[in-house]
Amino acid sequence: MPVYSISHVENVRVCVVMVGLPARGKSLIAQKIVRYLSWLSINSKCFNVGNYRRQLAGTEDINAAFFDSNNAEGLKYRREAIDNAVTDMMKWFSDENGVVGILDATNSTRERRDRILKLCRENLIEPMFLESFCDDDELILQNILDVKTTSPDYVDKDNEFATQDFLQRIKFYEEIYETMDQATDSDLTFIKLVNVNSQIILNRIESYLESRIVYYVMNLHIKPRCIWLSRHGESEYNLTGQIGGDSNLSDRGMRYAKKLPDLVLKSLGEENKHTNLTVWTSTLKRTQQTASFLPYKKKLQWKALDELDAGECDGMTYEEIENKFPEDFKARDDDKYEYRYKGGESYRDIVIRLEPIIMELERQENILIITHQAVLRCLYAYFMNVPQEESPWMSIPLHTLIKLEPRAYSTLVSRIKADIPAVSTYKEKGTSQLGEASGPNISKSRDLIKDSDVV
Ligand SMILES: *[C@@H]1O[C@H](CO)[C@@H](O)[C@H](O)[C@H]1NC(C)=O
Ligand SMILES: *[C@@H]1O[C@H](CO)[C@@H](O)[C@H](O)[C@H]1NC(C)=O
Ligand SMILES: *[C@@H]1O[C@H](CO)[C@@H](O)[C@H](O)[C@H]1NC(C)=O
Ligand SMILES: *[C@H]1O[C@H](CO)[C@@H](O)[C@H](O)[C@H]1NC(C)=O
Repeated sequence: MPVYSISHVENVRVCVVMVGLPARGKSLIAQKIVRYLSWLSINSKCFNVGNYRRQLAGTEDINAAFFDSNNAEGLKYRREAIDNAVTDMMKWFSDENGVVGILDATNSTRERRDRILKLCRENLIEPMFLESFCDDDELILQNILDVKTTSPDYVDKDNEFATQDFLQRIKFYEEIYETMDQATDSDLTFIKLVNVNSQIILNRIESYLESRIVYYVMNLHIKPRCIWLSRHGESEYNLTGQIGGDSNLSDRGMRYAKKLPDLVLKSLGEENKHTNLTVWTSTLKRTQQTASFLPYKKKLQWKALDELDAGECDGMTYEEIENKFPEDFKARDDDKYEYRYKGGESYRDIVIRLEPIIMELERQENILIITHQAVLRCLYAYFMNVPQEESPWMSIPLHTLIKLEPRAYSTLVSRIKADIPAVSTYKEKGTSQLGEASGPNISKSRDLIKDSDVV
């Protein structure tokens, strides 16, 4: 099986050690890094010390006093939690070929950081500290609101209690907290984010893998925003079952294009109806025609959003492919993610060319992307953390607007269907016929998705 991974080029393993007080967005950053690297097929995993602590000590009697550095009982549990997390991480590096492990803990004192440093060096793993430093009260408060409403520690607890308790917990950490600084920590590899990314301090970033993580983190922002995704309207090729090409929209596809502005308004809701979106399309006619009735001024074409290149099969129907290249047809069904059309592309190739798009998407605010089935599957897989074996088989129907709302610990999805019929372009495994079987296994795509009303 072909393997692409920058870690194989370098043979480097990295342990990212999160540093920072509670409510500084550490877990969020840690999870995003794991999602991004996994999407690029780099084996990565987050070890959250809070979860280990909850396993040991439960959540019943957890309140701020537990985090007082004079509380011997609390200290014992917290030490044990860290030890378990670190042990599991080291085991994962060696037994499961881990490449980037993230230790999501507070790591507030230098002495504690030294221990992990030593352990990493003994195991030939590069330690990289990632500190989220924040002294902007408004940002912290926003984060506390997020944490409090999502943290397992405060399930079933009163809101006011949770806020006060959490503030007290932060105080206990503040008493012992030592920030990373360029003088004392000059020989360590670290990134220090000050107030999200109003200032970023980098020290001794050495490997390519580390610099990739740095570049990604530098592009993150936390302003609320949404991303809308749509396939192009039904095309003339879809009517004939041909793949690829650069055909016009069909009549029904045109109807979808005309209805799209209304769908977007409905999705924005009354209070946001004046929001201006930026529209991204591919360079192919069918996506541009689909975008042509949208009232927004900013429209951008990306070659990277073009449909998967079917190479020699471009312009053929699945049936023709099955007859002409039966072995290829089967090989693609067996491993759709890796299969590369003769003279064309695989899903993995698309992910690689989409990387700059993901980076730019992280930087941007409200965006509407009109693109193609395979490309949409890959973008969707990034936001929803869909594994590679599943993503090429996800059903993303025509004439449907998808809205993604990234939140602290998950992404909310809603779909709005335009009530305009279209041929199904979904091909199940092992057949050249198009269309989704009805029945229990209708699609393997995880239905985190709530269909909203048909407009
Ligand atoms: C729909 O048609 C376009 C060409 O207009 C093609 O690229 C795309 O693959 C078609 N969808 C499917 C899966 O048949
Ligand atoms: C697509 O539409 C354009 C403009 O309506 C027309 O000039 C062109 O011939 C059409 N192309 C095909 C392949 O039908
Ligand atoms: C959106 O763009 C239009 C036209 O450029 C402008 O008049 C309007 O004020 C913008 N809306 C917002 C909310 O910025
Ligand atoms: C940070 O990680 C090290 C790993 O050895 C651990 O000893 C330390 O206690 C951690 N800090 C906290 C407070 O979680």
